[in-house]
Amino acid sequence: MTAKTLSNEIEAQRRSFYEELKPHNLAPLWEVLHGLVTPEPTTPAVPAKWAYGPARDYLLRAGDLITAEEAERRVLILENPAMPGQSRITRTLYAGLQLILPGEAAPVHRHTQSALRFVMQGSGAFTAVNGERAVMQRFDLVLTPSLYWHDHGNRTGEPMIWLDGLDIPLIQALDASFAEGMGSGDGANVQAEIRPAGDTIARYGRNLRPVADTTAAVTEGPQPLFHYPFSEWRASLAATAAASEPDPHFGVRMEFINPATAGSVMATISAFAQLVPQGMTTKRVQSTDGAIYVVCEGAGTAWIDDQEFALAEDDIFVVPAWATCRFEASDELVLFSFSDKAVQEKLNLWREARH
Ligand code: GTQ
Repeated sequence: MTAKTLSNEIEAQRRSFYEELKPHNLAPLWEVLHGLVTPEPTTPAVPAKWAYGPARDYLLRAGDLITAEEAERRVLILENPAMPGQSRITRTLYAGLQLILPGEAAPVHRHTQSALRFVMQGSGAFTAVNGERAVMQRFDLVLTPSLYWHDHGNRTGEPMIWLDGLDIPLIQALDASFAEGMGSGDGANVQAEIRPAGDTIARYGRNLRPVADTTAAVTEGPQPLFHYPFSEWRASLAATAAASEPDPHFGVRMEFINPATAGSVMATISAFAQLVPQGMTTKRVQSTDGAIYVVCEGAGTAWIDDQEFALAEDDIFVVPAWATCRFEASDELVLFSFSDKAVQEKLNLWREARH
């Protein structure tokens, strides 16, 4: 018997052994081990970009077909091209574009999933969070942390569109979804307003907080602040850029924080603002948190692994986990991004490589 027939025979025996195992819900680790425990992160997600204009046009068409109330949330999901049908843009994160037309309301509900909204278009519609409205302007960041009640309404004359970012796939992996008020159809569309718009920014958004156990200390959970206006974060980014040398890997990169902890904005999601000065090319960075970016201002190029993406205002793009990424700014780039860094840090998993 040749070595070749011997190995064929052994291989055949192994295959038939594996078949025999199947009905017993047993499987051989050695056939899959190297795909499970990899020397470096691997991800099914691929880099991708959505130009805003065409996505917005499809979303407006959805507006002719279904009301916000019927849909509960009228959203077109941004699906990673390598994971169609999975409602995810990275392995752990979901992103979608939500439309609220003039006069519409998206009913009040709450869920264990954490959510952020980043306004792409429109001015003056609101997201109400725990009884207070955040009146939204372009590029404002609005949070609805886990289990905070929220609804959306538009009493302006213009369509309002924002990017939703949620940890839906992460919560799904943990099988930890709870939700209330979903599709209740009881007409409870809008929360009673218990504090005027802007109230929590005054209390928690200006480097002050009410002293604990005093009447002004409104404690509604682990994150008191839920509205980060563009006017404020843009000014902070500009002043910081004017006062510091750009970092070779990032330009100027700042993180939105929970003022109660100085930690990430939510338990599972981190959010960032970044400015790459005109003419700068950043050095390559890899990190374990796959991220979703919005180009708020400027133009340039992103190189993500081996792919090149031309960047223009309002583009949305995804950088998968551990992809190498660098930017070139032909015009000063202002970027917003969010990722699952927050949860990775809690698990002592987050890593970065600066090349
Ligand atoms: O606005 O509450 O895009 O619950 C997906 C799920 C938005 C929301 C989404 C949601 C919401």
